Amino acid sequence: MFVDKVRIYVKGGDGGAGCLSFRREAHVPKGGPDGGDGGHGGNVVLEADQSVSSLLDYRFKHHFKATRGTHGMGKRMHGATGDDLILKVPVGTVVHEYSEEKKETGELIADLTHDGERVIVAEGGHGGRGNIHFVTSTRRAPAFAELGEPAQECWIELEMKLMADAALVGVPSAGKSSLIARMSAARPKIADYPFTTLVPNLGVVQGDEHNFVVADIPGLIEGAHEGKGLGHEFLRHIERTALIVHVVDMTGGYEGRDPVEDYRIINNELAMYADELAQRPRIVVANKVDVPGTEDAVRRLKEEVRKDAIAAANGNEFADGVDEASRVFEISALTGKGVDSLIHAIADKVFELRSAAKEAQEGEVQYDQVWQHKREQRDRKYTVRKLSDGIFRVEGVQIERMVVQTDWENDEALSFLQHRFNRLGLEKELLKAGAVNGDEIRILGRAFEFETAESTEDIFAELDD
Ligand SMILES: Nc1nc2c(ncn2[C@@H]2O[C@H](COP(=O)(O)OP(=O)(O)OP(=O)(O)O)[C@@H](O)[C@H]2O)c(=O)[nH]1
Ligand SMILES: [Mg+2]
Repeated sequence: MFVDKVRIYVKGGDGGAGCLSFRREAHVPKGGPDGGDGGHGGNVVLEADQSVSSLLDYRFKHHFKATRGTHGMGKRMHGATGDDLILKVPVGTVVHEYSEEKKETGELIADLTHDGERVIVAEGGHGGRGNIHFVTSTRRAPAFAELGEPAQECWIELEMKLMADAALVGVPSAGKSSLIARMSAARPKIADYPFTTLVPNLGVVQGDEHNFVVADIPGLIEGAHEGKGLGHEFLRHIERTALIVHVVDMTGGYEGRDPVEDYRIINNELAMYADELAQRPRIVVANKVDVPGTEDAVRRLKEEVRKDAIAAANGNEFADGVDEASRVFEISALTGKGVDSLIHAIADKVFELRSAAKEAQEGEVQYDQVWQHKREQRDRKYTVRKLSDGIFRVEGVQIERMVVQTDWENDEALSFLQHRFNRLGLEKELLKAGAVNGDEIRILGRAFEFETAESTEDIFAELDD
């Protein structure tokens, strides 16, 4: 299948800083704090869009940033929120984390399979809180505010797996490539030896009302589900297509085989590869009926297909859908006979399946929430590492963000930071790692001295009363 891959760097907008300000009024010499919050930064969002057909936009431009939030101001005025940056990608884009350093693909972020589906790939930073938030009974005039939170930033890998609506499946030389060439503008290689096609070809077919995409899959042989004849590679492509068009060679093909036996083999390979493939909607095509002497084979194939349809309806031959499922399209990819009515049938079925998929979409995974949650859980973790005697390094996404968000010139801001550390249980972790009074603790480019519980308890007391 047509696969396109790009790696891009995304960064949300940083949060604006909270404001440090006090009220000034004519009759009040020193008013209370009135510093407003900084605005949140914008997010970088990926959105699947049907009108986008490739990842070409990301081939040459690799860096994408959302706008930052502006700073808070006096009189409790909030900063403005940064705009989200929406990056449109084709439907069928799979998004992974990517490590630029290790050149490694990481965890799956999302598989955007529906038009309009979205995922936030880099969240904007929260705005810093203004000093009005830090008033306590003992601290009436907080002389600090938070800086804005830095935004998330990361490299991601976008991979487009063009999703065909229907896949042409069958034994080698059944005429799959001939058929796609008949139905669309695709011009694949056609020849009378097996395995002419080695990578799938895609073609856009014009139906009466809707267009649809067909994939011509390389031929499958017995044992394909075990990897025979590159079977795994080929079967993998079918996983993402909603409809299987099974092409059967009525002449018995290159080895004078029995067409009904071929039909059985392919069905079996699909079922052995994955249960769901056995259940997948399917249209059966009897190809090469222009060749004299194929009538008997067509009759036997029809019987076989009808038997399958009845079995699928639990033996009830009058059940709804049995007649439809028993239908075999007699065509000649060579002369074009029967191809029009086959196109009609595929178009109808594809449209029906698309509508059903849209309805089912409601209850589907919201990648957005799943990914956000997963990342938050991970960001919260941190590690304490002893670098040498008396020196420890603390590493973790969230804890490092707290450090960046703090104004280190301001003592009150520092003791507030210490309070936040304690809520994460940092002191305990440091003690566990063997830290003692006076040791140096490093986080990012900052260093501070480890102090015993006494002083931190003081801070707790002050903040909690
Ligand atoms: N008489 C006749 N010959 C056909 C028809 N369709 C295909 N052929 C011939 O069958 C041979 C194989 O056709 P392809 O379209 O390459 O078959 P394929 O299924 O794509 O084969 P692989 O790519 O090897 O899996 C070619 O020689 C075609 O000309 C048909 O309807 N009638
Ligand atoms: Mg072919």
